[in-house]
Amino acid sequence: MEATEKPYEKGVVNVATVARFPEGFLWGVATAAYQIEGAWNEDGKGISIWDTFSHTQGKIADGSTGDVACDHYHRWREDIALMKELGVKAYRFSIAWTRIIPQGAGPVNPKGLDFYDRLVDGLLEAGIKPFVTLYHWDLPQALQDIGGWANRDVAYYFADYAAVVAHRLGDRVKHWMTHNEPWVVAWVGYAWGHHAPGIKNTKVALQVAHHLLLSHGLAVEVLKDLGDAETRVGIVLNLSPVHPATESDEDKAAAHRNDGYHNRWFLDPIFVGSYPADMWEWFGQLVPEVRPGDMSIISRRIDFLGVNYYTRSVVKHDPQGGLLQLRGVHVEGSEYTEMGWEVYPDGLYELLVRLHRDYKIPEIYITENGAAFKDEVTPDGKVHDERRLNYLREHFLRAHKAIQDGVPLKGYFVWSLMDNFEWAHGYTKRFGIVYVDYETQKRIIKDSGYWYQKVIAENSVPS
Ligand code: JSK
Repeated sequence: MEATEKPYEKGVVNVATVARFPEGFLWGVATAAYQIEGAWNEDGKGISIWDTFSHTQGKIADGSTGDVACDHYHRWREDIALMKELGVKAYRFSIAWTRIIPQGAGPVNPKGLDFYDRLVDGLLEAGIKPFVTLYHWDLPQALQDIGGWANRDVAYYFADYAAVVAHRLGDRVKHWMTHNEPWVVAWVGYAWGHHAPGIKNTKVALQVAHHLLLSHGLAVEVLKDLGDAETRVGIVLNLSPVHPATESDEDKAAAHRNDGYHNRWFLDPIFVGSYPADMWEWFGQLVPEVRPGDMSIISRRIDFLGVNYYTRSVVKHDPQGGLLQLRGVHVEGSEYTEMGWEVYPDGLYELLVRLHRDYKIPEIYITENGAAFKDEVTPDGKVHDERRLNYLREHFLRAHKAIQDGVPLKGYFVWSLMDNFEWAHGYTKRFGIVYVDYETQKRIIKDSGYWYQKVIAENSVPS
């Protein structure tokens, strides 16, 4: 076409540009077992650390538990139908270790395997690809009783559990994620104690992070060995670009430290085979015990990285700011979600391009992205969640831009399919594109859900 021809001026094409995604781009939704399933003590399930934690007075903001949650354990057929209506191509969910091996190690519970077997068959029947996370924070309590992830043996028990699941589902499940957000498990669970198991010990947290990484590597071996040519194995990290509050050298160094303990502490071992030297030095006596051979297990080649992106961090040097000597700052004029997280779509583009540039990552999926806002059902029976819709659109557009710039992004899972138990916040934060009335367990597709349905059907985002 000649440069002078402007077909849009003749009404030949729409003036509005449309971000079209590659053929076969995998649009999906994500959940996790403890956040939706309920049925906490049914069909032989063992007790997990989140059962214990949520049953402990004062740990969860609204005093709630995951005992019932979205009752997905009984309503999974309805939830698959919901996903089919939305038109999603893939569903990321997690398996509760305690349903499969109630005591963490030892006897297998056949009813637990049966549940996920039926779920997987139901998904495939609906034309939805299952993406399975093996560990989404619900460690068997019996393993916590021997120290939890602070105990190196637990890494080996995790690999055994992975083998049991892969043996039963591996003929139909081709996409596996070992861990979800090991940074949150280690720091929020073992250093700050806001999450289960509620431990506050930084040295233990760093040893936990190492054992999580080790268990990842061990499970990768198991999953690849038991898999076939189609089997793809990865891990999910929560990553955030970190920006200095000012251009001062001190703030820039603080930003680099935050990036070091949050992003590089996990990316480098997995993709480079070593911990970042600057952070190793910074942590001093707190560094974990690493045995010979560990780093090559951890850095065994994986097929994809799952990226959970919600926000960026903006930080300032602060001598009173604990171990890392920094603190986060509020950005004047920015929009914040109900989680107190800044809405910053450009960070997704920045992150994806950086991952592609700095690490040799064959394929990337956004395994979580979404936002908590105050939702209400209006008298028309609908949920007009315009802010969530805008949040998703802006982030989809940055993902599209990253693809155009060569990032091998293969799919995008919205967090979450439906409102659910948001950990220490209980049911007070709603992330769903489907509203859940917890009194009646009625599901209502929000405006953002109907909009996503259209995006998926057209494989493009109207800008
Ligand atoms: C959302 C991050 C997995 C899926 C979603 C939680 C998270 C978090 C939650 C940090 C955090 C707590 C709290 C303590 C105190 C500050 C889930 N992703 N999600 N992603 N990340 N203390 N400072 N020193 O529900 O299950 O920390 O912060």
